[in-house]
Amino acid sequence: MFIHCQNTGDASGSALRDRSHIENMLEVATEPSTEVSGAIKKLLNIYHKAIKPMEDAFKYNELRQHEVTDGEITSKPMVLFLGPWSVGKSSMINYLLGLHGTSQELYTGAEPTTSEYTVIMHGDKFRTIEGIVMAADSSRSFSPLEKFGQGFLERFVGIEMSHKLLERVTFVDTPGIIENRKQQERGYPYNEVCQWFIDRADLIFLVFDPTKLDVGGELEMLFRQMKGRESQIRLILNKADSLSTQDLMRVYGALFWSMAPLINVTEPPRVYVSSFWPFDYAVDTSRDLFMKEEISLLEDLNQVIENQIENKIAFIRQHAIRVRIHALLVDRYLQTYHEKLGWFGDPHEVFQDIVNDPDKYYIFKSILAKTNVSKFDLPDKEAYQDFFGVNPVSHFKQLSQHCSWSGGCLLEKIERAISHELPSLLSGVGKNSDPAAPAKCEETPKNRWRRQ
Ligand SMILES: Nc1nc2c(ncn2[C@@H]2O[C@H](COP(=O)(O)OP(=O)(O)OP(=O)(O)O)[C@@H](O)[C@H]2O)c(=O)[nH]1
Ligand SMILES: [Mg+2]
Repeated sequence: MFIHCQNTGDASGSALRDRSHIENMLEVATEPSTEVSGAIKKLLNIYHKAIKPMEDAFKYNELRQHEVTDGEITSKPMVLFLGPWSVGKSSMINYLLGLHGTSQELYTGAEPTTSEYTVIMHGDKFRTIEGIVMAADSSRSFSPLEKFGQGFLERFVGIEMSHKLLERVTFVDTPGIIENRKQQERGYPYNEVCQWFIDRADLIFLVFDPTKLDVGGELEMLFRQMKGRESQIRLILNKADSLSTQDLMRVYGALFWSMAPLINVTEPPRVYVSSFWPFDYAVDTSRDLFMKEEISLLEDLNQVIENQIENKIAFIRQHAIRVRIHALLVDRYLQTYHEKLGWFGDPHEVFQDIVNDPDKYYIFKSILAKTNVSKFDLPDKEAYQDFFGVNPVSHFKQLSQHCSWSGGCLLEKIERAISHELPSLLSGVGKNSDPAAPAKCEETPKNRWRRQ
């Protein structure tokens, strides 16, 4: 069951740090503009006209279970806190929201503490909402989580509170990774749930404690799941004042070393080195650096709030790309089936042969050649064995048959959305903003928008 209560932390005797820079950041975060709401409307329209019909026709949701709801398209930017247990994820949220010492403070402690996925969002007054209620409410963006079952919903909770920052952004705290724990013990598909949140997060704070940097199997898995989301990731070397500068440099290097094969992009993720809790930094540590790092992180957070519509468009475009690949694959299975049917005779046997050994018929290779997609981004053939086990071949029509006089072809529509409509919506978004407005971030986060 969900618990949250006051906790004085390890440094209950220490002085608290000044928070005025956080308050100043909140002043900068302006109200959402009409431009943003207009763009969201257009995005909804593109999704319903060009992407959803393809999802429905090729039962995409049954393959990846990655459907998109209107609630997700219209929701606030989401900041996800991930990492091993006891690295200070919940403390960081308490710190950013100024909850320390209040009755709304998230529970923190030296043992593994957070056991629920906790969504902290804006509401008129403080209240907690059971996962089952959050998932049942289709106006919220969390209704698709229902599919992870009762075991997950019992480990899912919402907290609403009135807070200026939460008017613009939603935080998600997660249970810390405990290496060597068997996944079954969690009672829900941990990796799939993580993937759901990773796919949707506008910013992912991957938090580490430099005094116990231990990259094991579960964390490696998490790194792999971040593929394609690299520009959303920020690494946090938290509790940095508990090490000497020299040790900190060593840990910094070690972190990149262990991550290098897993996050494979030209631009390394930004690392923030600081101590994200309310207490004064330990004496004889790099206080100036820690404070500057904290301010950079706040500016980064602010930038994400400002860029929320760009991230939404990028998310929907990435989704559209996956839906298109799925449709092309199913179409290829069907085409091969019709070609081979004459030779053998028994339709079931013919199709089973293709599904069991698609490589023999170059199914995946032909899509790779056609779509300019990385082979790591293709779903695997086992997924299609399950998919066609539930959805017989007779349930599908070939792509060429999904055309109508009035509406055109589904494939053309989704391709137009991917290569024209979504990019032009994106380039239209920033255009009306005030060019004279001062840049709020000295270090503009790059990679926000990468072509696939
Ligand atoms: N020295 C130091 N300790 C910290 C800092 N942030 C958090 N702590 C302490 O680290 C412990 C763990 O903090 P939590 O916030 O509960 O960590 P968590 O990552 O949420 O842990 P789980 O919920 O178990 O995954 C607590 O005792 C905190 O008081 C920090 O910046 N410096
Ligand atoms: Mg926690």
